[in-house]
Amino acid sequence: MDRKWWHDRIGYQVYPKSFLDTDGDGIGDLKGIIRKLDYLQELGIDILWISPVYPSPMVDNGYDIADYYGIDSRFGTMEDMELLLAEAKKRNIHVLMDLVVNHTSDQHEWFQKALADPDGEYGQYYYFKDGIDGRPPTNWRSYFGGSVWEKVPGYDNKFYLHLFAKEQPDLNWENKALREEIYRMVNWWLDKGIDGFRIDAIINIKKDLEWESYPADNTDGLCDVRNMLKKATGIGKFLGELRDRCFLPHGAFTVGEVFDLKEEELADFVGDNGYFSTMFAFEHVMVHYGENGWYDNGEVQFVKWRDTIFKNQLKLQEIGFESNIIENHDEPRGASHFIPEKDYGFYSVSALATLMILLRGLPFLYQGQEIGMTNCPFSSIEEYDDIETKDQYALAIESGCSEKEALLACYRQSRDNCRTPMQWDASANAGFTTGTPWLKVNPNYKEINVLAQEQEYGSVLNFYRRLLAFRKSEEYRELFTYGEFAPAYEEYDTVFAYYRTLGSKRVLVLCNYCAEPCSVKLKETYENVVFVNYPQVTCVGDMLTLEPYQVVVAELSLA
Ligand code: ISL
Repeated sequence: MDRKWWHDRIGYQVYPKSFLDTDGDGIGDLKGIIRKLDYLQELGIDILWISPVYPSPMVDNGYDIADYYGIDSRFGTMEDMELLLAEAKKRNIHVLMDLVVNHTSDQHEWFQKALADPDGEYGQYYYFKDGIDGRPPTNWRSYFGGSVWEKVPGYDNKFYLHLFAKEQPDLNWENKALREEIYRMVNWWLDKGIDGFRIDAIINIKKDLEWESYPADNTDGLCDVRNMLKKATGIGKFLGELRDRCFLPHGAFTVGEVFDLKEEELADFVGDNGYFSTMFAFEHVMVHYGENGWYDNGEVQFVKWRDTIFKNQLKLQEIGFESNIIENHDEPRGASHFIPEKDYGFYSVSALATLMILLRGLPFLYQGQEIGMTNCPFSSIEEYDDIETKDQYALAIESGCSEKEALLACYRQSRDNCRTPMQWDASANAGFTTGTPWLKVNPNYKEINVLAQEQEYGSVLNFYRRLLAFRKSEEYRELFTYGEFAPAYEEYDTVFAYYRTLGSKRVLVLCNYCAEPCSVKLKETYENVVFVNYPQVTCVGDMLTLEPYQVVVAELSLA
């Protein structure tokens, strides 16, 4: 496997709207990110992914882009962006923009021109199709609920395609002219000095052009749009072009948001000459999914979760580098999702962090994860902002859930859990804004905030700083980057353990991931305990006694 500069780096995602507001309008901004670059550097961050800051009507919080070449005035100006790039460079932080090219906003100039003349040049930038006697061409359900087809205003039997919200029409990648526009834009940003992209919802760009309906899978008469995506072949032509025309010539770093990839395609995506540098591992955030949406999701089962991570690690290590997350802007908070509420605290949060950060692949943190931010209680559906949450709430109610049950599903699963403002200190609005925050601040900000944790040696924040420094230390950097991954102690059903081995160096990462103590009979002798979350490790002979959520990283003797 070729060595690349980014293999041993650590990423961090900023959701700008909720990070830091410097002008009092209740919305975070680019100046806020600039102000916190030192904080990120001190934390140990090398790569900064910024969720979309382009002009947008914000139907989907910026994932509906109206102009690829601008900065939304809510976030600042292009000069702010240039300053951010320069300041990040000074601190050796590489900046990634979000590349959202499956769809645009319906307010994008291309779509406005397309609506005015669906049969003209810009109509070919999107998918316009005739319906069947006024009904949509197929029965596919969009990710945010309802049909993927929206009637074109002024026509009786013409529709346009949107896999997400109706305000997010899908771009037609089959059209060479559209692809050229995209490559021009991507190169424009790379020429400006960004280091690469996080690539949004990319698997959706290739459609099956048979336009077939499938058996309905719910009472709405619709079927999951993934039925169609599964049948689509040939995405490699588009992604190979994007790589060769844009990413390779610039030496760009790219991380794909890729769902539902066929196993045999992994190497094409993230192998040595893959379309992307890396992609996110998502399998473990979905282990509790039910058939019918959030109300139907179960609890995360520890063994299933652990084994899913193991399986993925083993699958990838011969091929490339995945990027590992605990949470992102589309997920609930990891500290609430992967830890039972009654067990939340320093030990459980630090254990989860250690297990995920020392895996093979690039760790990507999400803002607030480093202080153990949690899911946020919202008292009514009106308090939520997220489009998907509103859809899932309605679905729960339609399916017979009470209001309380539907809200509970949102509390567990809503994307707004991760989008509440970053908790900087204990002052009003958690120090996020002097104005009115665009989304509720989590009421626990007085206990959970950056300032308080900076002042306390034993805080989650200081633990994260030590953990990232440990991963990047001269002694262990190579091992945690290139070391082989192997599961360990799988026969214990509360233990999460694995080996990382490079040449003659091996460490064991071992954690008792539950609220009861547990004893583990060690199978090997260790030389040194090199990283811990408890002050003391109790080992008598070969019996290691672990406290609740105790994690031990030990260097082993390889005789
Ligand atoms: O494809 C999926 C599941 O198989 C979806 O989860 C989808 O890929 C995912 O929701 C895409 O998310 C991204 O694009 C959305 C946006 O709302 C999210 O915030 C973004 O991360 C539309 O742009």
